[in-house]
Parts: sequence; C-alpha cells; structure tokens
Amino acid sequence: MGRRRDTTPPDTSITGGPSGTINQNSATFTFTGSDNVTSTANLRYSYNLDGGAWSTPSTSTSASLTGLGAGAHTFNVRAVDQANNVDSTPASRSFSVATTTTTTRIRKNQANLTANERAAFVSAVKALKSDGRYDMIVNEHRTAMLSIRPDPAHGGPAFFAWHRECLRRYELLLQSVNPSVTLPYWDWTRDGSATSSIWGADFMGGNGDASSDWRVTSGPFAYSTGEWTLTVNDTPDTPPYLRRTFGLSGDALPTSTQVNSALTMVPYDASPWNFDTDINRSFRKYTEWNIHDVTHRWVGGNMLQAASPNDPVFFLHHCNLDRLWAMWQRRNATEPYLPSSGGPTGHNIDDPMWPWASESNPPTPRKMLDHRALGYTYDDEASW
Ligand SMILES: [Cu+2]
Repeated sequence: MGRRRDTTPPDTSITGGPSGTINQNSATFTFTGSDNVTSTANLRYSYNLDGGAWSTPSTSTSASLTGLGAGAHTFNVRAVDQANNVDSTPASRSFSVATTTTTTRIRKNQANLTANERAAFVSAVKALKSDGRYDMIVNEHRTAMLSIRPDPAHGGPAFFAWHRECLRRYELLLQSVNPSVTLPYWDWTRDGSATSSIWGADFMGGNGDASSDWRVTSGPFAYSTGEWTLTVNDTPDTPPYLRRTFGLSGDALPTSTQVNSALTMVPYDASPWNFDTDINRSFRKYTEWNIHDVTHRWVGGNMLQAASPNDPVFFLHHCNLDRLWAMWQRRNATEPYLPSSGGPTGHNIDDPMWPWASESNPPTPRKMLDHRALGYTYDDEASW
C-alpha cells in the first residue's frame, strides 16, 4: 500500500493591506495560509488584481501593487500547498483609489512654459482674484508682517517654511480651478532684465509707467483690465492699481555667484534666530537679505509692501526661493533645521505656524522639510 495522496487544498487569509478608499495609486497586501499537510512556511501564494492573470506561485507573503487606476479594485490571493493543491476559495479584499490621488506635480521654470501653460496659469490666478481667495492670501501675508509679533514669516528661521506652506496653499487653490496648473518659478539669475519673457503681455506684464505713477499698464494685471484691483493694502491711501519700478531702488537682481554662496552657507540658521543673526553664519539670513529682499526691491512698487502678494510675481519669486531651499537641503543633507527650541514663537521646528496654528493638524517647520512629501518637485532636480 502506497502513501495516500494529499488532495486537500490549503486555506488563505489576508492579514494586511488597504480597505475602503485610499489616496494613492499603490497598495501592499500581506497574507498567510494553513494546510492539513504543508507547513505554513512552505506554502506558496499566487495573486491577482481585479480577476486578472494569477501570478506565479511564490513563498513571498506580501504583494505590492503600483500604478493603480482610480476607482474600485479587488485583490485576490490563494495559497498552493506542496502537493500543488490550490485554494479554490481565494481570499479577497476590495478597496478603491480616490479619483483625486496625490500625484506629484512638477513646478517648472516660468521661462519654459508653453503659451498654453502661461494662459492657463494667468486665468487660474484671475479666477482666485475674482472670488476673493487670492486676496485672502494677500491678507495673511500682510497681517503676518504688520501685526503678528514676532512676525511668523520673516526675519527668523521659519522664513522658508512659512512661505513654503503659503505657496502650497496657493498652488492647491490654483489647482482647484485648473488641476493641470502648477506654480512656476522665476530664476532671476537667468531672466534678470526688464525685457525677460516673464514680463510679457501674456504673463506678468511689464514695468510700471513712469509718467503714470509707475502704474503697470501692460498685461493681464494692468488696472485697466478691470480684473486686478488691489483691495488689501498696507495703508488706505495705497493706489488700487499695481505698481512696479524696475531697478529704481538701486538693487540688482541676484546673481548666480550669490546663489552659489547661499548654497554653501551653513548652518541653516544661528542664534539669536532673528534680524540680528550674523549674515555669514546663516543660510536663512543670507538668503533672506541678499537674495529675497533685493528682488522685492528691484521689482519695486507693491513688492516693497507687506501686501506684496498683490503683485502675482511675488509667488514666482518665492517659488524660486523655495527651490533654492530644497537645493540647499539636498546639498547639505547633514545640516538640520534649526532651532528645536529657543527661537521666536512660530520659528522652532515643532511650533505651529500662524495663521494655521488652530487647525487640527497645523503646519510646523518640521512638516515643511520634505517638499516632495508635500506633493511637488522641481523640473531640474536631477541637476542639483
Ligand atoms: Cu514674505
């Protein structure tokens, strides 16, 4: 009499993985099985998605799925024992991928935008202006600078983190109007003249007119369009029209030499963590003073004010500063954000940042450190 042949199939169960709705297009499932003869360690597993082809059986007890489309999915897995009996009732798990998955969005150099991309950006900006959401952001920046003490956004370590959050929220608002839009950056070291394409009549518009109180008279943000009236201002006597005074302050736009100096400057910031920090011992202070401030002054007009986001180029300028911070982080990977304590309120690494501090999961400098985790990248990161 020979040994009785094992004809009993194993059982399979899923031990981990998503259920319900997920906000990403990848998922990992774990599973196990049991059998009358084969030990669990010797079982093999085969799986499929949405009833597709079964994978080749393997002893691996997890499966990582990537590139999942939006909508409902079912993951199926079945154990196979050493006599090649296959579980005829596979374990299944249903889940669904949200239609608005967190996809990484690429921020591009404004000089490389196509005409269509420029038009889409401008029209999203104008949509936010017309429904008041643009002016809400202008007001947050203005209030931070004029009324909240210490200023949560300027003159301290959180300078980069605060503006990263401000820009991210602005970009999300733009994307609520047009999901294909991302924030472009203005590389002043490359496009540093009054005739650079950034100032084109189809994009930011040009310099102010000296004979009209430096009023911007060209492009989509000229007062005459009726679509760009300044309502949030530093003082009640500020004119309602956008003003620019290129180069009038005597400042020059940042050079690549200055940018390179910033990129090699360590540590991130230094005591006393404010306006008095030694400019040669702080990436933050050097960049805020020698690169950020001079650009605000070179553009002039509304860019000199606390309500400087009234000029839409504010966000393109700060987008390049955000890129510079990310580049500095990459090149100085062992240099931490500073400080963890002892800095002005709102500027320590785990301090909630005004005006978002009362939200249930308020942004802090620490939560701003990884820009890619916030859902965006820069178009030239490969060359950093
Ligand atoms: Cu600012």
